Amino acid sequence: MTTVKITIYGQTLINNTIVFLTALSGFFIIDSQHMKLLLISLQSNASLVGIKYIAANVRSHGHEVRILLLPGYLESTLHSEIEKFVRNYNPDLIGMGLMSIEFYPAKNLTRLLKERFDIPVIWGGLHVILKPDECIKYADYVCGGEGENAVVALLEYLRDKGRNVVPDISNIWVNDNGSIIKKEAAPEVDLDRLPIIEYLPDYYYVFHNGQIINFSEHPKLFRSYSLYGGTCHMMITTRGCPFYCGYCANAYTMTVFGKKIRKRSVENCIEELKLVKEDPYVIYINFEDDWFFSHDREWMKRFCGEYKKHINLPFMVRVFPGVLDREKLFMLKDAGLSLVIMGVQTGSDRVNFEIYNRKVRFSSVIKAAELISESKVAPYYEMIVDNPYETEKDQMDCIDSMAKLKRPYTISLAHLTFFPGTLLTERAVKEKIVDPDAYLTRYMVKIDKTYFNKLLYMAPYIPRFFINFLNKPEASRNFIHRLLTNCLFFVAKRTIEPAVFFFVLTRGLKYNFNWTARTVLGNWKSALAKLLFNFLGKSDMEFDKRLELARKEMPGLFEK
Ligand code: B12
Repeated sequence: MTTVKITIYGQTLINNTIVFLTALSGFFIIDSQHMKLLLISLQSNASLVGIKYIAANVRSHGHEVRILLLPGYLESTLHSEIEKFVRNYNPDLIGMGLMSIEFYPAKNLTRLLKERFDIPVIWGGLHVILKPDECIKYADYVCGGEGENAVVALLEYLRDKGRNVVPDISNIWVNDNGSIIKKEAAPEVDLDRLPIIEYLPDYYYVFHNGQIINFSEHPKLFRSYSLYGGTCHMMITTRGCPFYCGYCANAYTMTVFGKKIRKRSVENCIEELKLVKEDPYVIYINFEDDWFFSHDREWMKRFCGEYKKHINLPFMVRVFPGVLDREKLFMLKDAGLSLVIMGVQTGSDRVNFEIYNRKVRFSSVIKAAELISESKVAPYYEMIVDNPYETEKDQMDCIDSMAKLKRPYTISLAHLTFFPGTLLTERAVKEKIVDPDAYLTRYMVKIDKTYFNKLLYMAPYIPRFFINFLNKPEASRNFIHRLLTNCLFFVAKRTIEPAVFFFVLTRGLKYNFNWTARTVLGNWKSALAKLLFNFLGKSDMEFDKRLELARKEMPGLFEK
């Protein structure tokens, strides 16, 4: 609650809200109906979606919000500037949003805040949805589903009934002095009824170089913390995914949210985009939907018309091979679609069906790649590697399949990360193939530098006869195979790949010089900034190194 204390010594802190006065022993309490929420993200970059939604909704209910980004904060003490910020703002509730890799930083920060402040803390986000039983041990409340309505309800509960009454709100679990009260999931929010989110809200702060800085007052700093150099707005037009892929958290979240895909109306999406477009720096829209193509043709047609008329910026979407629709793809291309990310994951049908529980045959990938190639949209295909369940034959099949895809295309390899709660992790942990905490130190970009990974990486770039010649089981490889693979990998990575990427990107952007220059420059600037930060000190230390250090400094934090 907004509480302005006027002490008998006359020290005054004035807050610009409409207030009412109550006299209390020795000082006045000026109170209003609105509550104050502080939302904290420990993510390493400033590109947030879920937290922005919660903030926007809380504000639309008349409450006050600040978002604070503490990139990877995992220190043994609370920095005095963070403490000062919290003390000055004096929130009624602190919320933290976490993905699995932020679990220990969130546990640590909650402990540090609890040592200094008597403010209730709520955790939410994907990791909490996956592991509410574990998370509720460390926070006062956790949100086991979508947070928009639950947080407003909790703030108003705290305002009306105080902290001593256990809130009775769907989605909100309570830790009542060690006894845990679980709650059923709330009905899903109606996406069109949510307020739209801003690209750079003026209540967004960052802890940077020992200071708390308001991002909107320092937009350059915001861009240096954002993905793609801050040239790109991240947006979601649907929520949900109907598939049960073994490595994906969606297979679990579906049991909470259901299989249905919820969609926003064209009008609602365009409203967000119009607002975002007011920032002249935004030149790209990144649709993060798992299932953008679940919109029907009618929706796509209207969306593309409105998009071209009002927005007219290049954009990217994710596609699923089996459901890529030609008509929709060409409509989108005409409206500005410049890049598609397609999750291929593996070129082996056995691995897809038997290990990943992903019902996609490679023949649909081939068809989808042909369509994408025909549309001249930049193709970016995502693969999963380092799978302990894959045999040599599976890996060779995968490389063989990928070499057959229509070129030019680009590829990215991600380490098979055993994130908590997925079907595959449960299996691998049970079979003792993986340590349950392995995902904390190795995820996504940290892939093994194996012979097959190198070969797969260059499958789009080197002549096919080389791939066929080099794609051999270990037992039949010799010195020439290894040498050639290493040399070609070096050349492909340093020269062919950047050239192909530049070409497909420029073509996808319809050879628009301005867009191409800004997209490339934006990415280049953010890559350079990261390199410099890493070089200059621990402000952007790799997360796993920071975690390793924290394990030595605070062993207690890692006890379960
Ligand atoms: C967009 C996105 C990103 C964006 C933005 C993330 C963000 N914080 O908003 C970026 C690109 C930054 C990103 C990065 C990563 N991501 Co990501 N990402 C997604 C994606 C595609 C959509 C998320 C989204 O916007 N959903 C819509 C919003 C509205 O939902 P939400 O974020 O879950 O938020 C709701 C609730 O969770 C809750 N909630 C959220 N925060 C809070 C806070 C409080 C206090 C409360 C009460 C509630 C609450 O309320 C929100 C509103 O309803 C999901 C896949 C998916 N379909 O969920 C993967 C996903 C979340 N990402 C994932 C991963 C692995 C990563 C990376 C580790 C990948 C990497 N390359 O390293 C990094 C981690 C970055 C970091 N921690 O530093 C995994 C997470 C797995 C896990 N167990 O943690 C997912 C599930 C993908 C997958 N299928 O496996 N990601």
